[in-house]
Amino acid sequence: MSRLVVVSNRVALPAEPRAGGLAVAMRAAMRESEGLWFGWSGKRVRDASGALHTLRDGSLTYTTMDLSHEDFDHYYNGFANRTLWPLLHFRLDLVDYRRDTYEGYYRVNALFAEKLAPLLREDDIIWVQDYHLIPLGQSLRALGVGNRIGFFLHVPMPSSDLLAAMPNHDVLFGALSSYDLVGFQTERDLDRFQSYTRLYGGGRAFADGRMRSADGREFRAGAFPISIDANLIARQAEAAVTRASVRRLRESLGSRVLAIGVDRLDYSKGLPDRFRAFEHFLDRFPELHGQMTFLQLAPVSRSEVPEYQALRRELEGLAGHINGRHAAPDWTPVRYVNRDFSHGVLTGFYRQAQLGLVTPLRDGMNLVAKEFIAAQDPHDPGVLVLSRFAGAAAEMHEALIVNPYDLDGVADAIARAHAMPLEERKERWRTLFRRLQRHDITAWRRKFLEALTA
Ligand code: ADQ
Repeated sequence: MSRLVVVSNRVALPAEPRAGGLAVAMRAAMRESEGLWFGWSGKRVRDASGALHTLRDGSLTYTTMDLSHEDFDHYYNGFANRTLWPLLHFRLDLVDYRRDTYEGYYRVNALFAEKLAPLLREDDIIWVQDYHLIPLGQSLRALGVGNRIGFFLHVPMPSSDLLAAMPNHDVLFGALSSYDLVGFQTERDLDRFQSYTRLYGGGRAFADGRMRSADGREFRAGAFPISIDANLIARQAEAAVTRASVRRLRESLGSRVLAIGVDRLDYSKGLPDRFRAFEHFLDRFPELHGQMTFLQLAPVSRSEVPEYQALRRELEGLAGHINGRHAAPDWTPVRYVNRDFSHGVLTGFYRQAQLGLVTPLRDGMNLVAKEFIAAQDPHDPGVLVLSRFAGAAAEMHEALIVNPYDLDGVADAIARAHAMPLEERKERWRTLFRRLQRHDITAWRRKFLEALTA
């Protein structure tokens, strides 16, 4: 059996305490035969980029690479997170395009290729992850790598006219044709990529998933919605009820209903709009005051990027404003927490909640929506309020689907979820959970790798 080589910006080393579902899935895939996981070491060094570190764990090898401060700033803080991230989340207003960070991004991708190529064996299958590494396939091909290479985009693919606003968009997105298979989260993302290729890339898309680039390279593209280990999360959540932090949360609520939001502190997640929608809910349903607590967990992310610092200030202001207007001596409507929790504890928090608020303005998939469902108590499940702009909405019709820009609509959904009879909650939850069991993270990676090796 061929070895699987996974390449991603960050590598979850075996001892990492907070390795998420994706890390677990990747490890399982690499263990099925033999595996190599290659990526940035997490270290920024004063001297030149490129020093490698290797760690072995059974049949799995982890090789990571240091980056210089300048390379990291250009590639990660710069082009990946200030140009591509907003662009791919439909936020042209936040796109900051600079030639030096664009060049730094290419330089680091070329370095990834240069360091990875000598480690490759002839029959390795290579799987590149996400928007940090779009041109990596092309850089590997330039070094003569003829292996099967797949690429998966975890974030959305926006409409062609948005993509076309970025200088050099044709160079960057045209580079996707160097892969044998390009995977997207949903059919809509795939569709938008196909129309981009037709309208701006000079290429063609055929009905069977085959595509042809302007220079005649044949490749394939498909939709592979990512998922979670639904059964594992269900077990974790059930076991978590006895954990001290979960018990303390339950006791602190008294008889109140809990609404929960869990997101990286990121403008794509629509947190200010969610806070405002919750305020609309409080304004419009005064009879429910004191009956619901909204807990938002939002660990700080990308704190070196100015847009993220501004968002943090905005949310602190909003939480203070809502609580100032509505709190009572014995009730704080919004609890806003910037901390990370272990996954086990998090699943226990989900299970305590009668409402899950997942209202991103754009999201490739959104695994929190899926985790919330998997963590529910089958005898008394909570209700998911889900943005139609999360990739997950394409598979989760039984959630209460909302438009996150429509604050009154979200407020209505919160009230509806609060009042939903047990039978209806159970019915919706059962269908959602069964679907998650069928389309879990193992099914996701198998489907992608089968398509790549077919
Ligand atoms: P993210 O934007 O990070 O992922 P998401 O899919 O919701 O978004 O995954 C977040 C993960 O972090 C979840 O597993 C969640 O449990 C965890 N998490 C969040 N807050 C936490 C906290 N306070 N403590 C501990 N864990 C926390 C990107 C894309 C998504 C896509 C995924 C996977 O932006 O659209 O779904 O990749 O492809």
